[in-house]
Amino acid sequence: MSQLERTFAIIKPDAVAAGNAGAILATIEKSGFAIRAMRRETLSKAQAEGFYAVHKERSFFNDLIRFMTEGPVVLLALEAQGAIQKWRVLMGPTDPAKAPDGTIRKMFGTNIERNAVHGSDGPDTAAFELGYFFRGYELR
Ligand code: FUP
Repeated sequence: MSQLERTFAIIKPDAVAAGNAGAILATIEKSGFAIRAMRRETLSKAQAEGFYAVHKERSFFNDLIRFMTEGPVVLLALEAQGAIQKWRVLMGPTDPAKAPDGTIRKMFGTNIERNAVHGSDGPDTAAFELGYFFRGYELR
């Protein structure tokens, strides 16, 4: 039996700009997640660089930062039994072209960079990412 846990998600600038934030939020709730915290904002370069610091040596880093700061995102704390893995499955793989039907990246992603949503990939990452964008009192 998996534990009640929290994960961190982002509705990325491509999906917000396309007007898909509402449909993605509806999919999240229909899939059994509770939205425990939510905020819309446009990330600064420094915020995005700190968030993606693990990728800073990768060839796609500068493009990724430019994309993630091009417009508003929706930051989310999601709660469910086994939320971390459950959200990874609902998102689908990084490349929307490889994503199964019914996944958010299949429905709303464009390519490996403009892939609509982010999700923490494990418990340590979830703890770091939730704490990076939300204050303790917002997660009570
Ligand atoms: P994911 O956990 O599925 O979001 O994927 P990664 O952590 O591997 O990558 C983080 C983000 O970097 C992706 F969401 C999009 C971007 N990326 C690229 O732009 N090009 C790549 O080849 C790989 C990742």
